[in-house]
Amino acid sequence: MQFDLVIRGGKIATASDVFEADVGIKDGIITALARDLQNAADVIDATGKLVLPGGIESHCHIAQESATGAMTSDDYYSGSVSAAFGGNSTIIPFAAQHRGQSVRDVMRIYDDRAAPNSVLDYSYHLIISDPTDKVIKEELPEAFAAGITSFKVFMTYDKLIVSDEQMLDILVTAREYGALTMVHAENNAMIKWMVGRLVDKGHTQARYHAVSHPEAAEVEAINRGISLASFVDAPLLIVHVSTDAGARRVAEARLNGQKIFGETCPQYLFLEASDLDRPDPEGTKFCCSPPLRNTETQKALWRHLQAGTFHLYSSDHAPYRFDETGKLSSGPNPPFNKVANGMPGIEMRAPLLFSEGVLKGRISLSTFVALTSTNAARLFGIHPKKGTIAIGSDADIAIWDPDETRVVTAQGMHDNMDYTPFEGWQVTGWPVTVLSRGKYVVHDGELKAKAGQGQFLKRAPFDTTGYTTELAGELNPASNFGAQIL
Ligand code: DUC
Ligand code: ZN
Ligand code: ZN
Repeated sequence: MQFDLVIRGGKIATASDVFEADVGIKDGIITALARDLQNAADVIDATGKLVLPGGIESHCHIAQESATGAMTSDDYYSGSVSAAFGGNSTIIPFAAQHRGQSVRDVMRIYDDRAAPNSVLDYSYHLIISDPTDKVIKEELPEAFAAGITSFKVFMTYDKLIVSDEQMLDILVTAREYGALTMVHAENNAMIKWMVGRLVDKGHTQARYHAVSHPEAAEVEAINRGISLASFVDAPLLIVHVSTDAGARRVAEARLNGQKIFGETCPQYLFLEASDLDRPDPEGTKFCCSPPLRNTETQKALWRHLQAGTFHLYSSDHAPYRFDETGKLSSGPNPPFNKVANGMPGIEMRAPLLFSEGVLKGRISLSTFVALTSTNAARLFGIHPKKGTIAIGSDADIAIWDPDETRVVTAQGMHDNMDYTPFEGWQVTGWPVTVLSRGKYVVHDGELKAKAGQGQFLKRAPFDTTGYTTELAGELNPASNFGAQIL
């Protein structure tokens, strides 16, 4: 067979296996995995390198207005380029509906933002903040038919929050069509009550951001989210879990047969609340929600990664610059409650986990692949086209040099940011080549792709195989005097 490209001599890792073989690529597809493949128009020598499925960054905010109107600094070009330099070949950011907006308009707006700009294949999760009858009955089914098979809701933020009743409507619709609901789980009232007390007493420095978002607020909302989802037997993904107690609820729910999944992020493994102590306004760089926690929590979250509590490890890249367009938009020394929540990290997500996780023996290489790629492909309906190295899959591949050591600097990142929270970190292991459908996106430290090269991914429904189905008894017509509720 004649190949367009052969990757020769590398060590391949998937979510289940590590083996030595060449990869033969034809028309953007992996067509051979064997030793000593010949007849290639182009060859990459991967001797001494790791050949991994390209990362799938499934939680990032790109070209997205926050509820307060601030725009992220990355558009689909800089965001996807930065993702590619960090070893990713697919991104799934959010398309956010703000109150009063139709979902049709939101999808059109984000198509216009993404299609001409993304260098990587992409999809969106739809954020729903205004679930009117029309949204529930017409627009979500339409979005679903267009291949957007995940919806996100917020249990906090006055401009985004949905009530429990609204969340039930969304969960039931998602269940009916086979979509996965994602949730930002924090108790809005507890946070507002804490913010009010702190600000009243003049405690406005960045460090109080962490105090104002108590662990109990996350745990309460995770409990409630799980209860609502399980009541209507819908799958639910709790994003950016930052507490041990919250993660334990996720693990316990799955043990009970519920379709509950969890995600954590680099900032909760590698940074901590004391980072907010830097003299103001420097501390604002570390304001994100949920907030950074403490060393004990970091250790617990690592144990959850090892024990399989979390299916996903995502950057939650939410880039707001350290200037008047971002973190300092309400003044040069803003109170913590007026600071845009989020930090950049799309490029550092996988290298940090490789360096601190794989090379330090905390997780295996296959677990690394699962957490950075395969599990996202499965949960979000793009497996096995994406997320693995197998015959017939897209040739979306990241070739890593496991020995390359770098010191992280903001200048070294390819996003449109003016800081990185990981400045000065030393990491070993770096993605040196990234292919998307067999085409070079990054090679020899250079960008090879053009804006708009990425394609929209029409995603499949959430796969419920392997999970029990159990509606709450009252919803079952056989046990509720025949009432048809769903
Ligand atoms: N939630 C996110 O998922 N990202 C940024 C800020 C937030 O509250
Ligand atoms: Zn969130
Ligand atoms: Zn986020």
